[in-house]
Amino acid sequence: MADFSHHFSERAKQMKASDVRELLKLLQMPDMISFAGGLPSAETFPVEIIKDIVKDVLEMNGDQILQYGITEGYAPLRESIASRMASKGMDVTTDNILVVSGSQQVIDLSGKVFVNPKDTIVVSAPTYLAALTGFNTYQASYEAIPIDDQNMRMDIFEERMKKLAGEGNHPKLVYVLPNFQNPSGVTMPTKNRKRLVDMASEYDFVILEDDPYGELRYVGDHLPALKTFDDEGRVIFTSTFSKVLAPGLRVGWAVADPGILKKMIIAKQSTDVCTSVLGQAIAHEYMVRKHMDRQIEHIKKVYGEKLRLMLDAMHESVPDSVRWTEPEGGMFLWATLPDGMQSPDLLEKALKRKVAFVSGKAFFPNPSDGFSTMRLNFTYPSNEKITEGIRRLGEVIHGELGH
Ligand code: PMP
Ligand code: G9A
Repeated sequence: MADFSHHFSERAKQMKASDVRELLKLLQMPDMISFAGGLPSAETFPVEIIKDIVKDVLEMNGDQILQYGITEGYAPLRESIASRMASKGMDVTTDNILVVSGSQQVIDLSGKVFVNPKDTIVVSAPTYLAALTGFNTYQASYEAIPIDDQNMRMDIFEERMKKLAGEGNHPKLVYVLPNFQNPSGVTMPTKNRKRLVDMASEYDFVILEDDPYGELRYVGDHLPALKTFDDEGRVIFTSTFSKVLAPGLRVGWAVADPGILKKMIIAKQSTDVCTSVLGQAIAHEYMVRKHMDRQIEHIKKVYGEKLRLMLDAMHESVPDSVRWTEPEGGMFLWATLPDGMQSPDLLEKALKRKVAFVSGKAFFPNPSDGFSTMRLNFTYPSNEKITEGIRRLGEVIHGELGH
């Protein structure tokens, strides 16, 4: 086989496969218990309802739905998203909405539209792995701000922004996940959200607010999106139907200033022309038929139970020297191992016991960070597998500690 690697672009040379996507291959193994991928539970997919909707939308409107759509998105869906976002306190019209092929695309379009090679993007450390792989494509460099149980450390953020400004470096993009962050599960308090939006104005940057999990709150009250504090159009908010309906639809959206969206729309034209109109029509009809809020309530029950089960199993089976977050929502728990224990080694041993997780190192922009951390997804495995998988993981950790 010929080797074409010398032909690859500098951009392609920087690309690295996502650890999560690689681990997904393990799901093919029938006896594997996977806490790895951020997958919804397939039991929650409303298959019968979607079957009816597909039949109905094709009968009502097949000519339009099987045709190319406009890049901005299927007009009725943009309207239903705009009114849903307005109900969450955002000041929006349909002109602020771009429908995308999953919110991952908003990350990519933001990179395409804002990032020149070597531009600094501010991210929390850890942060969403596929945002790093996405921004790497645009040859970004990173300013990594540590997190605590209140998400990104605002004191360190402010310090670093001052320092960077002093060095003549003015980052234009700050990427945050305020609700139940992937990977750690931690949430940013309201006062930090307001402060971040104020700072965007002071320092002239744009915020990419990635919120796939905001609706999945199992404990406590919803907090306002950064976008609701945004008077200057500096926040690009993105969310998705992937976690509340079905990721196979590949439909998400951005809420942003029309000037920013205009560039993103042009960028999207060369990416995929438009998002699947069939997928958009399904999502729209699902909302019109008022299934969405019921489905969210249902999912919250199922996942809230899974989270409690995982936390109980952790308390029961995992040694006290391991620490972990207790998220109020989302899909992930984040654990920190005792001194000297490395999650890539632990993963190797856990896989032999047929348990998978993601080593935390995948979520840090600096490749030498995160070795003592791990991410555990609690939404995909069945309740029985959660308890059994954590029991096995506990045994592996006890074994490492020589217990
Ligand atoms: N952002 C975050 C934080 C995610 O966890 C995910 C999915 N795991 C996405 C974006 C992408 O989701 P989708 O493209 O399916 O909307
Ligand atoms: O399967 C994917 O790529 C989506 C899940 C992301 C994650 O595990 O963080």
